[in-house]
Amino acid sequence: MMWRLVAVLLAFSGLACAQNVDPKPESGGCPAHWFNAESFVKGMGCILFDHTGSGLSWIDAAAACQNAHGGRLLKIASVQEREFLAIELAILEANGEYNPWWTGASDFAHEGVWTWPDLSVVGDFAWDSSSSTFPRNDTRYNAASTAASSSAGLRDDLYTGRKGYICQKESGQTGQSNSPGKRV
Ligand SMILES: [Ca+2]
Repeated sequence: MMWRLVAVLLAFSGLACAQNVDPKPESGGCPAHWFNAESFVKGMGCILFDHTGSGLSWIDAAAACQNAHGGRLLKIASVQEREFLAIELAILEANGEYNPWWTGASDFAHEGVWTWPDLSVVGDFAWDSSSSTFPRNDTRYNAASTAASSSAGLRDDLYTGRKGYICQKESGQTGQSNSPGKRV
């Protein structure tokens, strides 16, 4: 019930689905264009969904999060965060954003050992278990995307694939987004 209420609030607020919005002043500790997830799930901070053009490879997306946006690719730290993200992705899909999104999970350092950008280990709860077994732990698949169709569960994928991406930073952290892109 609580999450349904959150979804309704997000849908009507326009914060999660407005595209090419005008710059807004910082609110709730998040820069303009960033969504204040912290107000819904403590510790989740500020989130930016960016899907510019045909998308970016995982490596380019990681660089864009750091260099253009002053954050890093998303970490899904808990079941609660995954549930919240699933609602967000469903809203985006309802507004035409069907593509999967890069997260920060990768196993570049050690095949089969999945970690987030802060080097913490990816929890089992984060993986998509609905249609197949993920991660597939294949040397070809070294980065993980998420999507509404997997209820925000992770799927390991070709890192060269071009996708939208989700950046994250702590709320209250300063720093501007320098690339306008397409924010949702
Ligand atoms: Ca792999």
